[in-house]
Amino acid sequence: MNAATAVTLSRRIEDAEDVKRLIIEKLKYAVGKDPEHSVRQDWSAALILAVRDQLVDHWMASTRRAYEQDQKRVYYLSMEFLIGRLLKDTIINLGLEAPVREALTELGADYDEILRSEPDAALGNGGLGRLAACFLDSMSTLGIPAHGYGIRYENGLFRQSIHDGWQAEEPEDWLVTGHNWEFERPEVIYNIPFGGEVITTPEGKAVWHPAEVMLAAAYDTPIAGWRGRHVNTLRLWAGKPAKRVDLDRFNRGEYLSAMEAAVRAETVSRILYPDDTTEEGKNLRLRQEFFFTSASLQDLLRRYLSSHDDISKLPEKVAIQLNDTHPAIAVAELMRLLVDTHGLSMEVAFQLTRETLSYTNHTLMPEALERWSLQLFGSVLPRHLDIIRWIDEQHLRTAAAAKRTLDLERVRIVDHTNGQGVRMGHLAFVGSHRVNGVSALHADLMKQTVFQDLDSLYPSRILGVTNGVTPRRWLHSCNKPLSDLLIETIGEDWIGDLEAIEAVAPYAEDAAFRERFRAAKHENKCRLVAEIQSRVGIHVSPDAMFDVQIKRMHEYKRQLLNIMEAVAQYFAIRNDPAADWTPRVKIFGGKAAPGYEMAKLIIKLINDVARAVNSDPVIGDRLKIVFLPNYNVSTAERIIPAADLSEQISTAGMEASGTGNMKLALNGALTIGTLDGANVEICDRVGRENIHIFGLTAEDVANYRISGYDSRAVIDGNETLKTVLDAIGSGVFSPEDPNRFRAIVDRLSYDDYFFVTADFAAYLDEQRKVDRAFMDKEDWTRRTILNTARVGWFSADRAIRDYAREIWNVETPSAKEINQGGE
Ligand code: 26V
Repeated sequence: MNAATAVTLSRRIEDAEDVKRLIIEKLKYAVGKDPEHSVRQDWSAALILAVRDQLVDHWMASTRRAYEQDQKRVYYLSMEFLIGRLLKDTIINLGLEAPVREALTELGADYDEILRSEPDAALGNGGLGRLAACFLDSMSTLGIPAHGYGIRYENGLFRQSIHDGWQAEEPEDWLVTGHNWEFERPEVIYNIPFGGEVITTPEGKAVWHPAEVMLAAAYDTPIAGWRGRHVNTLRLWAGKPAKRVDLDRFNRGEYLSAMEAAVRAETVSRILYPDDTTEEGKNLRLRQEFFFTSASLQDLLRRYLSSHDDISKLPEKVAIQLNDTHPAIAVAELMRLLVDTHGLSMEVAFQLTRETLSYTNHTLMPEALERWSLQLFGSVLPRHLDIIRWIDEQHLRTAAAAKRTLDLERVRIVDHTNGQGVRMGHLAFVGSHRVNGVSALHADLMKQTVFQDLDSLYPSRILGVTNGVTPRRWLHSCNKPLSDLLIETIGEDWIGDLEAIEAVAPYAEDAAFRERFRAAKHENKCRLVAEIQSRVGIHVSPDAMFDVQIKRMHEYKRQLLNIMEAVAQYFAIRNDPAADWTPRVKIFGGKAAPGYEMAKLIIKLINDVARAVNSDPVIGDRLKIVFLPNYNVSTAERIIPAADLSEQISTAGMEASGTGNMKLALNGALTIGTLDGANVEICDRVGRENIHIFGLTAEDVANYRISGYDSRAVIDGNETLKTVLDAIGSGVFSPEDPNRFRAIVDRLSYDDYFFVTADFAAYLDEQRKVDRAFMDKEDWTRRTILNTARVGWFSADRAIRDYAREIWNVETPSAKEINQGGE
């Protein structure tokens, strides 16, 4: 062993020659291909393997440092990591873009084509999963020793295609072509028990006899931050059977049932849940959550105990962040491991658990706050149900002792009222020392709504940590024209310290700079024009305003409001084509959960309206509507740099934060939005005059929910709204099926839960202001520059510093230290 570690191995890249040599070596000896006969996929594999090698030394050094200095470690537990492609960002982080490009050109391969051939790892649904990926980048950048823990889904989020305007779903098997970034760790394997019963011994000790045990197997992906100095690990778990075949059954000739347990074990990491609405998947979902949480906790305890012998010091060396309620079972599982395996008392175990765990909430929507029926929970995790009941008892005692009058039923973790079930949000809250919302407004609303009682019992446990995005991916890598301009103008400190981007603000007053800022935007728009042409066959002009709404399809996000405005505008243009219209391209992208009929119908409506508008010769370039299929991280990277206008129009109080809003503003788009989520803070920072705010506030919405809201009266009082809804409802856009959109119009007329009709007039007014503002090119550019300059605070690095300081108690280097280098 020692002799082996003494051998010096170096694969470091200094120039293009090194890259060439390494790629050819990988092609031959790892991929097994002769360069002459290699196809794009082989080149891609060889390049990834060569780049991955560059990470390994830093990766090992990072691990060694954490051990030697006995640093506190952070574990980020998340059901979702929406990492997208890794190749380009890793190359850029390592500063290797120039030599790699040169080497590939000399080898006769196309660098950009190779980048595009990497599968987009969609191990997440949307904002929550992408946030986890941005946080991994930032934790590496800040040199925090951290692990991301999640599930290695064989099928990530479904692939969306559009047929005749309708969404169709196909499975996404991103692993089929091999995931060249990962290292399989066959030796890192844990038992995951399920079911069975708990028997109390005569000594009073509870012993769990599970009905079934499966295995969790580790796969590691190295994650480099800016400049690649520190490398962390994303460890994803795959389900494996404890034994491949049941030999007894096999020998009896029962071949299929001999494989049954194996299939069940592998199913646990087969597929990412695309929504929170399916009932039949509940059992599998609960198993997934326990599976990855248990494996992760066993793994981190093993790591801790490999260099510490006092388990009671765990919270000093370990911080575990629960990304939403999905890993909330960690509260009971950590207790179980501490008590059943490590022999601690319940009291001590609970204290350690609480000091170690913290919980981030990402939505106030009650349906997303998980709750398991007692029957299901008890049958899958009987020991955990006992532990949760014990925690609940302690917690109720605290509640009973509190001076306030509380409805005890409402604060219980185990709900005994008619619904009966385990409230996972409550469990996560009670078992954590800190609970955070993801924007200032969201944290306030948590205190006023779903967690009101718990907040009064445990005051100052709730805090807000406003989300952020990584400037590496979401500006430097995805928007080269703008990044180059910024570097030339203010240097490159902003890449590792986004708040330094503020230095570009004074240039908003410089006409020559504005010209160049516009030119960068124009270049990005031209690239998107070509993509739109080639993917959906629609020709759009790069001189039109690119108005972008990209996010999951959901009624609360109100894509419907946006398309209704398009209909109103369509009619207005038809009525007076000669007027001075501001040309616009409305671009939509987003997936609807397969079982979410209303969201799918809205996609169809967007496409039906697009068909009518885009083919109407009277309209021409004044209005075009584009729905880009299969929105994912990679398409976001191409759309965002090209956007002029960012649609952030959720019903106030419903979007916890939003992160697309930050990416778009950073790339020089102006926002049209409600005072919801992080829009509120974006408005504070860019200035009220540099954002287009409209509509009801969260308070207005809350008041309407109490007093009642009459959408019929609003519709009757607004001629434009009436015309739009009549047209949609009577089949103007669906002559082949005139009743197609009846359900949408009925919903708005009788039960407009998301206040689309209430905000319609204000939205149209604000859109017309946007039109006028866009016509004044110089002033528009000035405002977009101020957006880019003033949103530096929304960096994921800043968010991670907040977590490190307020929640994890972990030190981070100053921005200056990051930019000056050093370890
Ligand atoms: C819940 C469930 C329940 C079971 C099935 C799968 C599933 C998937 C997602 C969810 C809840 C997702 C909550 C979420 O994504 N929240 C978003 O988090 C972003 C990051 O904090 C934030 O910017 C968005 O505003 C918020 O909607």
